[in-house]
Amino acid sequence: MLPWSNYLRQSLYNRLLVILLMTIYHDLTGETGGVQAWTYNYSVNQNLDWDSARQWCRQHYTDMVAIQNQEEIVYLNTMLPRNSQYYWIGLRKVNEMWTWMGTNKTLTKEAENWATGEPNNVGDGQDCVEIYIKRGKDEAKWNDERCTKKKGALCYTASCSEHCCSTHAECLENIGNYTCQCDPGFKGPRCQEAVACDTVSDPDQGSVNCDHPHGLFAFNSSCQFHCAQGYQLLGASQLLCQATGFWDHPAAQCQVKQCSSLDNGPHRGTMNCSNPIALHSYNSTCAFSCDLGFDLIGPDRIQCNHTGQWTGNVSTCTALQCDVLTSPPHGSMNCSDLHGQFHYGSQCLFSCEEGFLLNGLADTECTSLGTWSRRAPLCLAQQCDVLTSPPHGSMNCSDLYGQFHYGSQCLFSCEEGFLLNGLADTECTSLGTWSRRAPLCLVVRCGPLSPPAMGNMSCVDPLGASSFTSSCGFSCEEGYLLRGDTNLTCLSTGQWTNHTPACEPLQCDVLTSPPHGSMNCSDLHGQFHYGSQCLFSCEEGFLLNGLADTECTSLGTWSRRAPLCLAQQCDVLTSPPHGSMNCSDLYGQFHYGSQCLFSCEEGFLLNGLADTECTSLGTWSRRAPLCLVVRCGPLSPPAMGNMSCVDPLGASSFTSSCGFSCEEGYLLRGDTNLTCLSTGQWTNHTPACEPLQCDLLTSPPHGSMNCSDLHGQFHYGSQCLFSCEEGFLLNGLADTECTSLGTWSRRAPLCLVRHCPLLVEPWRGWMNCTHPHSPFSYSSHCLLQCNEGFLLTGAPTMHCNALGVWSQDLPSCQVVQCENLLHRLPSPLPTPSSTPPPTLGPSMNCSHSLGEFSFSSLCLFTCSKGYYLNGTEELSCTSEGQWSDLVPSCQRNITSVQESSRMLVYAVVGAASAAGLLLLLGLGMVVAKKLSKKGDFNFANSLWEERENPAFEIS
Ligand SMILES: *[C@@H]1O[C@H](CO)[C@@H](O)[C@H](O)[C@H]1NC(C)=O
Ligand SMILES: *[C@@H]1O[C@H](CO)[C@@H](O)[C@H](O)[C@H]1NC(C)=O
Ligand SMILES: *[C@@H]1O[C@H](CO)[C@@H](O)[C@H](O)[C@H]1NC(C)=O
Ligand SMILES: CC(=O)N[C@H]1CO[C@H](CO)[C@@H](O)[C@@H]1O
Repeated sequence: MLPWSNYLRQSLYNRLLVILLMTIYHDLTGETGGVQAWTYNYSVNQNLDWDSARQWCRQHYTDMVAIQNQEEIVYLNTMLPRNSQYYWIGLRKVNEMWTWMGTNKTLTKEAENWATGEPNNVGDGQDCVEIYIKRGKDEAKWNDERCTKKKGALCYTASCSEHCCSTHAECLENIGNYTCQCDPGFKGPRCQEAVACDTVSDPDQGSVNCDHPHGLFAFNSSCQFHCAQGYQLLGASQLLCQATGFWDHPAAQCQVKQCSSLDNGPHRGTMNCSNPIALHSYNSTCAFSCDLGFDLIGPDRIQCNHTGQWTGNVSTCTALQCDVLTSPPHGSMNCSDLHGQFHYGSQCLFSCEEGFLLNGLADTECTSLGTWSRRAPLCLAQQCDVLTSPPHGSMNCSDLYGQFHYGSQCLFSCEEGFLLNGLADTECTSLGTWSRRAPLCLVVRCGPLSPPAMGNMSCVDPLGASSFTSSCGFSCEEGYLLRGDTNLTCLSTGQWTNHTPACEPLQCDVLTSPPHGSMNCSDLHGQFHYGSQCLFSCEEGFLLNGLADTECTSLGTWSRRAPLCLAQQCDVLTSPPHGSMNCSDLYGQFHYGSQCLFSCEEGFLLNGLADTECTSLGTWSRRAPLCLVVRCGPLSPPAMGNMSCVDPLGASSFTSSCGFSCEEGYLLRGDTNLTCLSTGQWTNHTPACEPLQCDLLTSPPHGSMNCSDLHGQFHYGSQCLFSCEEGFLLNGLADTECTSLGTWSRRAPLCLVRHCPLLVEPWRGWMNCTHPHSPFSYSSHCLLQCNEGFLLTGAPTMHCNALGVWSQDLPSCQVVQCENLLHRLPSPLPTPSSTPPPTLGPSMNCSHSLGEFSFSSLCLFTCSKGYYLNGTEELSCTSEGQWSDLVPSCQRNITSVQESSRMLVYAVVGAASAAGLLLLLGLGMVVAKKLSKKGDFNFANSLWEERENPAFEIS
């Protein structure tokens, strides 16, 4: 049963619109009953929001209108009354998609019917759609609106129901009624009847099997065809009854299966076929047979089986085959074939090579039974007569095809000493005969022999006179020698072993002339034969060592040996003492022709000529010389000296050596040892003895020297005396002597200047010295002066004399003294109990840097109270020893007696303390002086330098 929504969809394709009823809402009661049909309904005077409108439609009708085609739109716009709020339709936005609420289908692009500018989608719930009915503009077009707005409800009512049509149809809504639209293959008002096809029956040799879902051979019936074995379907195997009332294919038939056609039977055979159904089809059989002499290859019959295939191929007929034949050995075969080599009908002809014969008939044939008519023949070699070896010989045969058959070759040979009387070989020819007769062996013969002159012969002949193995012996008469073999034999070569021998007279050895001699022979029977005589002689300087002649005897030997020629011999020579000898020999040592040369060792001389020679008389040409020692001249000892010699070979001779020495104080001038050389010269002159010499001496500076010489200046024995100038002193002993060792007994002294005591600049003065020799020594001169305010005590110059003493003591500088002011000062104290005097001596306060009232002393004068100072207040002692001014005096004032008396008391106390201080300073100076005398006190650093008191002056 299709849902109501499907009716709605179907209506959209329906172009027919019929308006049956328009019901005005407000009074619904008389509406129902009769056939339901598609009708539109709408609310009048009651506008509802969209949800209420839909609920109202679903409650009273089917649903809210879903407008999908133009005719409906036009119809609605025409038929509906105008509502100022217009009408809701069943279109709403769900999940942002415009959806037909009745079918849950989204709005398709083609079905859109929006007014211009719509939908504007302004939000705030404009999710529902109204249709402008009779608006004047955009009539029957859609607009999206808020769903809460109240508008007219536009509904519809469906006409189709479950029972309107059969199951093979669709119910189509019209406006006001419905129609049943039949599915294909069905007909009738409710589409309940199926369309029918023709009936189908079984084919010949087959069957059909059908299925009928909607009735016998009606719409959708199907039929299946089958064929019997050996048959096949012609056409579609299955048929289907279509909605048109026709089968989709024509009915099938069964056709017998066909095998391939067999045109010809086998070659050389016949084929016989039976075809119960059709030619060469299922169940057809074909039988085969062959001609005589041929064999069937393959089955004798084949059948076409139910798959349309022959059970085998057409068989063939082949000729029967005989055994394979080959050419016989040494023969050939020639065959002619009718039906193939060695098959039925073949004929073969045999023939043999030269020298061979067939052993049967030459031809044979392959019969219809597949066998040869006769066996193939063989080729046998021709045979010659049997041969045997000849006497004293042998035979060697080589056979090709059997002994003594065609091709056999026989070679004959004879024993040693026998020869064949013909050719050595023969051969069995192709005709079965030997090429030549077999030969014989005949004995070898040598030539006849005859005995030699003066000799005899005797022979033995086993195989005939002078034949192989015959032997003959020979001999000579007395006095003759058999020259050759004593026995000859006849060899197998036909030759005697040698020539016939001869008998010859005896011969002696061949003689030759001896070295350095000659020979002269006389012959009777030839040179050096029996009866020959030979005579020998020698050259000058040589002698025969035996008898001069010899003779060849009847025994063939010489009567005596031939003599030799020996050279004359001189006496044996030996090398002289201290010499050597070198000899060259021509014919032996010390023999005729030998020459000897003599030579001497170093330091020796020959006392004659150096060479001698052995003459032809056997004597030396001169006597051998001697070697005499070389001598140097005699030597004598030098003056004041001695000589001692060693002479191994004689006085003053070669290798003599002499030593020399001198007496004390003398020096050997020359070699201490002389040797006599091989040249006869001493190695040097005789040496001399000279007095020893000391080093050269010179006068010392500022001194003089005086020497006395015994053997020459500064030589052994010389004595020298030294002295110095005035003001200088020798620094050692004054004399020295040249000793026997050539050295001075002591070193020469020097002259040293005399020194005066060292001078120190005087206190408060200075010194200027000149030193010609060395500081403060002989002839040094010093000038002394004092500082300002000081006076020199003594002469201002000092001179160092030749004795090393200064011309005076060192003077000193004394400070310049002024007058002692104490003696000049009036009494300072007023006399008691008297009136103050008008004048009064001032009180004095002095400072003495160099001495009491001496140069640089300063005195200050003050007056007691009631007095004033008349004169200079301050006096100083000048460098001239004068006070700078007169001593002042104090004049009385009228006032202030007490003041002045108090001042006086201060002055007395001040003077007493000044005197005590001076006493202390004087003690300090005494200590300083004592230290300075020890030499390590430095006045320059003295604290008291500026406080010196003349009372402590250094003397
Ligand atoms: C349409 O969809 C809604 C929700 O998705 C559902 O409740 C309703 O039954 C559906 N209607 C039809 C006719 O399928
Ligand atoms: C074919 O041959 C078989 C056996 O010979 C036989 O049984 C069968 O009936 C035959 N079929 C037809 C169609 O003749
Ligand atoms: C028919 O013959 C063919 C050829 O001999 C053979 O291959 C086939 O199996 C046969 N079919 C039957 C059913 O005997
Ligand atoms: C009222 C009306 O015309 N009803 C018809 C609807 O359609 C069916 C079949 O088409 C008819 O049989 C009714 O007469």
